[in-house]
Amino acid sequence: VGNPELQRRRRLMWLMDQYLKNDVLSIQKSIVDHVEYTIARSRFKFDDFEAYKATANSVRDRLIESWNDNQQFHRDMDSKRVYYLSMEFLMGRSLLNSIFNLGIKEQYAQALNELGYNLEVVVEQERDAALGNGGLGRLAACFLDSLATMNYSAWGYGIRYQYGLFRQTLQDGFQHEQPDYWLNVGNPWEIERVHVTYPISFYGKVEEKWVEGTKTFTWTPDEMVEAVAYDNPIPGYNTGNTINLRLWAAKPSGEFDLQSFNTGDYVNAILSKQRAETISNVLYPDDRTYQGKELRLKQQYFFVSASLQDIMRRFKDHHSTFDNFADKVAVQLNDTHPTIGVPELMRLLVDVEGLQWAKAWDITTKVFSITIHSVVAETLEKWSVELLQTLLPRHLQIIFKINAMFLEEVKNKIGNDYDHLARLSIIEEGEKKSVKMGSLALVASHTVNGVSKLHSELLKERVFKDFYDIFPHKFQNKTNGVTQRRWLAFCNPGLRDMLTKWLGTEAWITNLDLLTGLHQYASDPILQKEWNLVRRHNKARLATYIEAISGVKVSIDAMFDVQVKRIHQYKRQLLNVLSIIHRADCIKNMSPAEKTKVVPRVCIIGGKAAPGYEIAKKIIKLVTTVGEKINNDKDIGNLLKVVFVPDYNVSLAELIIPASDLSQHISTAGNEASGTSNMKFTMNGCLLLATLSGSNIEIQKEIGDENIFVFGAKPEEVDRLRAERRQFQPPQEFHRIIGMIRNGKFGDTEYFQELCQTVDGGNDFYLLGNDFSSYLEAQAAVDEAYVDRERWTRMSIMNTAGSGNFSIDRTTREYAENIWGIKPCQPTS
Ligand code: AZC
Repeated sequence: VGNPELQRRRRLMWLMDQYLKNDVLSIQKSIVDHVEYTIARSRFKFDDFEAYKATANSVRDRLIESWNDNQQFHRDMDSKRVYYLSMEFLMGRSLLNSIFNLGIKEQYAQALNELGYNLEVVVEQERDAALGNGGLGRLAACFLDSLATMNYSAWGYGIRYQYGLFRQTLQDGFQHEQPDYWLNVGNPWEIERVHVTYPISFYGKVEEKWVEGTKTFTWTPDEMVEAVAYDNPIPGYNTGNTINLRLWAAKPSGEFDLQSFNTGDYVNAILSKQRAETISNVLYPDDRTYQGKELRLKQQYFFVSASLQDIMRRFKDHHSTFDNFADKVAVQLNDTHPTIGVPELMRLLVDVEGLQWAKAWDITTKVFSITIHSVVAETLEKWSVELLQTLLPRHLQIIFKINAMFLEEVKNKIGNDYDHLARLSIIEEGEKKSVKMGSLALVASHTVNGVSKLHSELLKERVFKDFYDIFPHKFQNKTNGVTQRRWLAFCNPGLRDMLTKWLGTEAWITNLDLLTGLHQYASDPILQKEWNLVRRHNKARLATYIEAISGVKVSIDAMFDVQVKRIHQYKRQLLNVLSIIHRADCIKNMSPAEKTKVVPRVCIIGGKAAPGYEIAKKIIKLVTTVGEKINNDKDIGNLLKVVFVPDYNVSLAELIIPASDLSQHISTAGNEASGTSNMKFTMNGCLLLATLSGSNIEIQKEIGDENIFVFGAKPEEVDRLRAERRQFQPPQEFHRIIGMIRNGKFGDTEYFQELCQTVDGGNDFYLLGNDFSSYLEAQAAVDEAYVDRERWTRMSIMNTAGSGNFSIDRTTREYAENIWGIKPCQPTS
């Protein structure tokens, strides 16, 4: 009483209590409010899209509320936080996920219903946020969901691309790329922070000066842009913990080059500044091939520098020295892409904050850790020294110094073995010198991890062998996981209800190990019946979609056999197509009596090819051509259908995965770092046809050998088989099928030649010829299992029951405990 500050606070508390309630009426009011005042439409007349926008805005209000509370809480606690730096976050849609996580889905459904709208229709209006290519970007998105759900203090940092991953259309069976200008329709999930900006510099010169006995470096850049923050609140499931994904957009810098405006060429001066925005414009669609393009390096430096400046600013709000920076800050590098952050943190600490090199290096090496997502060293980025010298001259100096000190240190361990030292060096010598970003990251990181057991072993034995020999303590494994919220509970509501009913609890949504409780019912005829009903319902939804997009009618009694992922030679979509051709050919040669024994299949293939990846594009064309031929063959009829689903993305995955009977994860043994869709399929009761690659091996272990179809070479055989491939004679069928393609059975004779050559004896790097027989045998085993409905259903249940280990929550906990050193932390009230 009488204290004005207290009165003000009370007033604010009371005001907040008046709205944002989550009963149906309050939600309706808030939706209608947004229709009128945000969308500026009449509440008597708004369409489904406007309904989506208003609904999204009303959900966003609720997210902001918990976001604010949460940020305040962690500020007060000053808890250690992990910052997840990633060039890609493949988020997909947000509406359904948010209302599920906030626990207000039913209210929203009813609220919309009473207003005359259908939630299911409304959620379909949302465009996917496709700020990623595939596995690496989707993993980042799963982490955010899990970090929020498990009450960790965490932020994601990335780039707010205006063009997400291209949209794929098919014209005459060929892939075409359409720009994904997703922000055109507005993005209600982000909050623009016009005042959270940082200057980002490029080019220019570095001056060295002696100041009071120490050498100082002043970088005078030639170009400067501004990074502007856009915050995307990420709600946890069933918790008030809403974390932040901060994405940076490039804007022309406000202050820089005021001088140049004195040139008389005012209009051109503005236009050239405007080009700054291009930095954050477009996501690179080549997943895992690097062309060393300047713009890509600019993007990397742009988002990493902004993020580190932001992290340091936040730290400085609470601390006057950097002594305990590493006790408060953990930075995870998602692959080598953000590695320029290492010299950038050094620059900020030494040049800007005035720390001694040794002190700064000590901090840096305690802050960073890195996850590697690929199996071969060739995919790790390298940047030419020349480009770095031009674009980031100060960083190049810092990299050289880091390298010199590092090589000095290892010399003490390994002596003057120059070959060995050259392999360890961060700088690759040669005609064109370059900086090996993987090596730089490894030298600076306290921990490096692979994404499955086998992959982490391969990192130690091959990719980073030289580093492993000197830093064995840095190496860990963290097998990937996926969020069971989006990938089971929300995308498969039928299964969700059934699991909850049979397990007697919903707790599996945050503790997936509870699914083992299903084991005991795997043969229970009642569960089996319900199980198949749910699966048929999901298949019917997918069948409707397939007919709508392709005109192909598919029967839900047929086995839905699915391979959806980026198109890559190592993933061997071609092997799948070859066996489809083989199957069609066998069916055509059967007597009517034999045909009655065939298990009808619908083969569904989907995925994008990088625009410049010709072989991958030819594979797509082959799938569509083969499909066209088979689908119209009267001799084959409903026994085999082949569908290429265009524009595979997160939302389509949510439709396809719950409807799949069989899914294929058939990369050459050891060639897939982990794979994560395999986990999603398993969780949803889909059986896997798999090679001994990445996490397939761990899945097999969890669900049991009898519940998965494994084939092909063993990882330890691959090197030898590759070496001997010139002498290898693939089976007769293999030659025959390749011959059919070569000889024009599917038209486009010329076009497919190069594709056929990739599997010619000496060329067959991915060993399609070697694995073909064993693949066909596995396919036969699949057919045999499918006709035994009781057995198949039991296998399906055992897949779901055994998938607990592949929850991202397990992965997150392992990172938190063994790498980041952070603890869950939540307000008690
Ligand atoms: C992928 C791996 O290919 C995949 O096996 C893994 O599951 C996934 O990362 C998540 O760890 N890699 C990528 O998507 N991209 C790159 C550049 O490796």
